[in-house]
Amino acid sequence: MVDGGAIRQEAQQRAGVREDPRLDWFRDAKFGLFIHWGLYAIPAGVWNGRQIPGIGEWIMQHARIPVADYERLAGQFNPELFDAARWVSLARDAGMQYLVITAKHHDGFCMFDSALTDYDIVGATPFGRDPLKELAAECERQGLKLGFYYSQTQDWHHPDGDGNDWDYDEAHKDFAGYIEHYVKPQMRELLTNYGPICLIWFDTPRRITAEQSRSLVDFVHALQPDCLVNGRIGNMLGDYAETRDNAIPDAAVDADWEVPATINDTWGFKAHDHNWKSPQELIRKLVDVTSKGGNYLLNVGPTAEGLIPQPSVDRLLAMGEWLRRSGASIYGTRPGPLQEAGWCRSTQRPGKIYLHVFDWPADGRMSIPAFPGAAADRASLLATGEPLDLLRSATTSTIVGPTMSPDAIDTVIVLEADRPAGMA
Ligand code: FHN
Repeated sequence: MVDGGAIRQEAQQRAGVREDPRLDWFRDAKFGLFIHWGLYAIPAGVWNGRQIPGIGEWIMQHARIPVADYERLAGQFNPELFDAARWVSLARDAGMQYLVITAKHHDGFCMFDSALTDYDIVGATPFGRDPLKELAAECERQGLKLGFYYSQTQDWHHPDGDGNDWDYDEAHKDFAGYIEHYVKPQMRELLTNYGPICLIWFDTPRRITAEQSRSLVDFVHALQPDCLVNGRIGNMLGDYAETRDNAIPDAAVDADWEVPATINDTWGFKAHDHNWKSPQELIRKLVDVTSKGGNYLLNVGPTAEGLIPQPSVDRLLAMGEWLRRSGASIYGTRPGPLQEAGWCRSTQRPGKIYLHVFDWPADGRMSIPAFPGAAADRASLLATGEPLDLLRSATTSTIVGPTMSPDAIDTVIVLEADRPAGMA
């Protein structure tokens, strides 16, 4: 789970960027929806009757499916149950602040209308609609920020993209030409035809040179100056750092960063993956990430019919329910002063410290040290406002709460000072 070293190294590389106001919304957002959706949702992990191990969206590579065979999936792709309004309102009900969807994943199939290829959802499928257009309109209507995932290096369909060595000869690929004449023009489409895009989520930066990474960052910023670029553009570039998949650093990191995470074990839909994390686990991960200064980008993999699997829906709604009572301790907060205490996580905003208690003590008593530069004169439960006793000495304070856990997932205690200026 630990990824602190790599993230810290990236943070140093980005020294000075920390003040960039273009990231203000990102620093406050904390929680986003990742959507991996593409042709791989049709086989859903099964090829020629055989379950293919590994993550669902990698089926083409894991089963070494020839381009000519995989391409035929496009002719079957008709997700008539896709409803942009439902997806966006689910994200909002879950308390998410931004949505990032796969415009093009490693399989090379474009989930948007592209003039650069016929291998796209509008031109090559019976569906014939552009879901990214519909999502852009809905995000605008419902006030959610929209970002695009784009696989800039691996493209198993394009003869010059990285990664497909079963159809193409890796040694003779014109990767530079692919970046200049395919990736960049598609980037122009994505950043011209869909309104304001909050971020481009690049991935697997193999093969890409520092010069190519830099020129892609510049290209994005020239088209939409406020559009962020994630760290997987490669070569330590981009506007913020990405941890490894599902990897939460072991301590707070003073950088702008995000954890991409799965609800089960796959990104793209896999019919046989039922290893769902519980709502409690997911909420605690969101809290853990927030308490360390990052964002949690939680994934769903819709089906080929266009539905977000019900177990994902249930979990997202449970997260939203918890956030409705405790979101003040998440959104817009920064890592709190109690980073080392094993028994709680902490977040803060000016005038308030939030203690997140996962495992409520049987006697309801919790001791906290006197924080340097911070005073705690009052304690209460965030969800109900119920005041708690606070017994103070020179070095510690003891919070006395009920003996029954008020919230089995995470009880949030608010600490406030009578002299608010004294707080962080
Ligand atoms: O190879 C991809 C994978 O399919 C998925 O998109 C994840 C999401 O973070 N990124 C890569 C692996 O890290």
